[in-house]
Amino acid sequence: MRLPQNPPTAMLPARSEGSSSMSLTRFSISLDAALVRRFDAKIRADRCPTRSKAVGDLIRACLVQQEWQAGDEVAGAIVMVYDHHKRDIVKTLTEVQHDCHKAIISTQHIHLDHDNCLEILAVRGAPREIGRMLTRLKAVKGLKHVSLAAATTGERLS
Ligand code: NI
Repeated sequence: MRLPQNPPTAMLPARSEGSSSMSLTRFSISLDAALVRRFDAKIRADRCPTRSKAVGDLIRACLVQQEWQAGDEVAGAIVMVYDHHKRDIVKTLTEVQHDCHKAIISTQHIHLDHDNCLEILAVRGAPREIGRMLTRLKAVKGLKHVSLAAATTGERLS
């Protein structure tokens, strides 16, 4: 009796998933067993439904990082916290934002309490332009916090 042949391990035929046009490729990788055990434990702790999703998330994070390094158009958010009573801080922050208005697509200002403001700048553009704005904002005296969520336009990711 002839046994059925194994399917090729490198790649299975592409197939459609629901209404999405995404095609799937299956591949196998060899890793250190202890490394995989730790990774699986992390996946469980994060309540990630499958190892495939966890690996896909890692690959996308790596590709987003590459978009920033390569100078592609990117998107993200700059988050700031400051005391609006501090001398000239509102004026200075406004000046920087006007200078960089092309990279800012939206702003949100939340009065956290009597003194503190949370400001979120949604940004989109060249990484270098966004980086320059971040450098200028970080240099503003009196800011309690500045951070960048370096995200993506999503156009080159699936
Ligand atoms: Ni405020």
